[in-house]
Amino acid sequence: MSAPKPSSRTGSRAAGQPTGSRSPGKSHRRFLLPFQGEALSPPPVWLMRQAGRYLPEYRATRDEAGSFLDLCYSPRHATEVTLQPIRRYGFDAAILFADILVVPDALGQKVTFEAGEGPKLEPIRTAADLARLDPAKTGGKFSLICETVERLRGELPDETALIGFCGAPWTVATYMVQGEGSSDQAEARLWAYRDPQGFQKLIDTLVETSIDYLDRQVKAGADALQIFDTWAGTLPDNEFDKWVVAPTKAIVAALKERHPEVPIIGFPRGAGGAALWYVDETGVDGIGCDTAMPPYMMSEAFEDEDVVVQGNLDPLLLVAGGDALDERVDEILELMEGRRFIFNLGHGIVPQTPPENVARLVHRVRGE
Ligand code: 1CP
Repeated sequence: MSAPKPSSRTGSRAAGQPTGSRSPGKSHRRFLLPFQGEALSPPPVWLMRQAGRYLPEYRATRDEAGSFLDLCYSPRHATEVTLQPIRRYGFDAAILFADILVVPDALGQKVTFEAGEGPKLEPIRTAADLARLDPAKTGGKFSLICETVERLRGELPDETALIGFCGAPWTVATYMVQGEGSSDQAEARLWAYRDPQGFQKLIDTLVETSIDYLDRQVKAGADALQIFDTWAGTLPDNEFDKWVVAPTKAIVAALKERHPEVPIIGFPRGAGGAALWYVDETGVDGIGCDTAMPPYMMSEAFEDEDVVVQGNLDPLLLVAGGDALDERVDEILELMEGRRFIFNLGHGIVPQTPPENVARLVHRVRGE
């Protein structure tokens, strides 16, 4: 058994070699500089789910587009909602507006988003269900998403970086197998225990499809990529190795071969100490830290791993606002001073967030 070694510092990349050292010149996009070895003060800032229901203009565009998936597949509307938070707050990076569940939808699984209920999928539980997924079918839907990326690169301010993304195979599989969001991801975990070879086929399909999807996003103009592994934290160590680390490593390796200059951020939410192992093994250039990540890991342990750290304000502080928000922002900035750091939340913005608190956060981070 290859158990995670949280204290391991002997990964494939030696500490002290900035991941961006092979880049020819310094980027004019601040967001990219930490990946080129620079510790910026103030750090670049963007927020997960910065486009979303907390913004009235998002709700208006979403109503106009029709269903949530119609919004994702409409280049005009998806470009508009991606730009909305950039216009309001001038974040250092925009994130392509789409969803991690676009991948199962493009593979031919039935996916719907019921208002106020979250996603529903026709669950995949058997080899026959698996056989119906068709990677050859994804081209049309991925083209629509990539048209959004192209439009964005044309419309974003030149100094704003554009982040492309996908869900990590494990997290996407949990939705595909469960048929909806769940707190314990039981159906996927049980399938993986009872029939590891069968489950591996699903993961392999997702690895190959995600490589193709991310490759296409980079060719369309994405400057950086993030891999969202929201449910990485529910797996015991050996399962974490098989279903989180190995698939992510395969995706990173394939993208690095094609686009060595494009930084990749991993977000293994809930991984705790195993995030060190994840960084070591997968070769990601950046690590997204969730709200519960211990401060010493953010400020010290990851420095030895030579990785850019991103995170980790509690999204509920953006709801609370006031002194509590200011104090925690200051604490994080102080902790990460002198480090290659990108300010973000520990998870996505929640719908009840007052937009003015987001402005307050950005000003506070920038010392304005
Ligand atoms: O308008 C609405 O009602 C839809 C709400 C919404 C939004 C704004 C969903 C449904 N997805 C999104 C956009 C989205 N999702 C982005 C766009 C870019 C941005 O950050 O601004 C991204 C990157 C995602 C990624 C995503 N989708 C994740 C990973 C990150 C995370 O939040 O943990 C996950 C798990 C999803 C699935 C999903 N999509 C939507 C919902 C409500 C959920 C969660 C379902 C659940 O498990 O309860």
